[in-house]
Amino acid sequence: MKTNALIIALLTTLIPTTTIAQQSTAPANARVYFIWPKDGTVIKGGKFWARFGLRDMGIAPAGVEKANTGHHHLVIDAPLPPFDEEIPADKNHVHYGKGFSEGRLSLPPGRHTLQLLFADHDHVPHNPPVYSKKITVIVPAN
Ligand SMILES: [Cu+2]
Repeated sequence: MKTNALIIALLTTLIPTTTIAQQSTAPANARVYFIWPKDGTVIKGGKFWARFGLRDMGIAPAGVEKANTGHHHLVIDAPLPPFDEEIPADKNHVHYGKGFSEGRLSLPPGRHTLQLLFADHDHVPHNPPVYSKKITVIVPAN
C-alpha cells in the first residue's frame, strides 16, 4: 500500500496539470528584424507603418500548419511573453495572423519599445524562438 501511494504521488508530480502547447521547430539561422523603423527613430505624430523582415522562414496565415512558416507578432512596450505558450492578443501583443509583413501603428507621445516575435499556426513561438532585437522609438510631444 505504501508503494502504491508513492507511485500515485510520483505520477501526480510527473503529469502536468496544464496542457503544454506543441512547439514547431525553426531553422537555426531564421531571423526576424525591423526593416523600419530603426532603433532610435523619432516619429512625429506617432503614426507610421512598421515593416517586418524575415530570413530563412516563410509566412503562412494563422491556422495554416506548414513546416518552417509562421506569422509576425509585434510586442509593444512589453517584455517577450513565454516561448512555450500561445502569445497573448492584446494592445501590447499584436498578431499579423493574415500573413502581413507590415502594420500601421499609432503611438502616443513618449518612448516606446518594439520587438518582433515570430510564431506558428497556433500563435506559439518556434523552438528555437525567432525574435528581433528590441528597438526604441520616440514620439515627441506636439
Ligand atoms: Cu498569432
